[in-house]
Amino acid sequence: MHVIDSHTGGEPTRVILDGAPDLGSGPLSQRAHRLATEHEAFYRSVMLEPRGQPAMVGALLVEPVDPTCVAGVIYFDADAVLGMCGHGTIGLTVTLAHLGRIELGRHRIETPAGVVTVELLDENTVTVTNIESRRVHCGITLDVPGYGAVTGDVAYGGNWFFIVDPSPIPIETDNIRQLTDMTIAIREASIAQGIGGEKGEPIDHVILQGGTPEPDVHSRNYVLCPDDNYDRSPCGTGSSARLACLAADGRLAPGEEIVQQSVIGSSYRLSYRPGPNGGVIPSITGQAHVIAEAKLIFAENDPYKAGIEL
Ligand code: PYC
Repeated sequence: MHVIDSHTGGEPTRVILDGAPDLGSGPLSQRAHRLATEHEAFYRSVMLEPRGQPAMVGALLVEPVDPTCVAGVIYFDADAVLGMCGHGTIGLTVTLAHLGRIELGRHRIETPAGVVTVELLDENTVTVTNIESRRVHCGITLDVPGYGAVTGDVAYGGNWFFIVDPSPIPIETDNIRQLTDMTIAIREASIAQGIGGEKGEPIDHVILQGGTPEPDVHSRNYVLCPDDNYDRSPCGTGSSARLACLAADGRLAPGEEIVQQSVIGSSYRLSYRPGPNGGVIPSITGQAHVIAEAKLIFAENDPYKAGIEL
């Protein structure tokens, strides 16, 4: 299996070029469902240590259904198949350029959540125009064991987010363990208390949103992913969900650009335009760097062929 690894603001993406199971030629949402339900061992073995690393997101390249798209992609981490992934799309775009498959300029990429547009601005810099994102619940209060009442919004940006703004814990690297514990408790409380998307879709990511003393930076976030790791980047789908909340609250005008930092200090430039269905069409600009080209080996006599499962 040939892979190319990159990172987007510190968050790793592994693009899988070959050697993956055949998922058929149906709609990408159907192929993503097959990956999730029939090939869990495959995607976990690629993401888990010792082959993978914490926080890594896989990007399985597939044939797009829409012929105007340069690629189809299904994203996943060690614990879930994702609808969309913003940092992964920036990493994938830079990887496609590294492979000589695309040039500078605009391209369309098909994901299970819909078609997104990318603009490769230079070797490392990409603007992703995401699918329409929206807030579906405002000011929901959860009873979070160990933390009490926690109020936040539920929003969609290609994945489902519970967003707490402002965070009760400062968004600092020294607090990563506390931030992780609290966001896991929030996600578990949201599931236990039946809080999710419009059709009951479970919350898969939690965001704690905080301030920053840096004058040019709008805010800083901590984002919990399904594998209980935190996003080293500011999270593209999370930033999209956040833009939907800012727009719904009248806190950010269409076209106005803000800088969003991750907990480690990497940043995206964000803006939006109004979407056709009452949400927002987010625009996310960030940078990715290719860091490895590798052939993964799955030897039958390797005791950790399936990855380290604890
Ligand atoms: O950037 O959308 C994102 C993302 C999702 C999970 C990790 N990163």
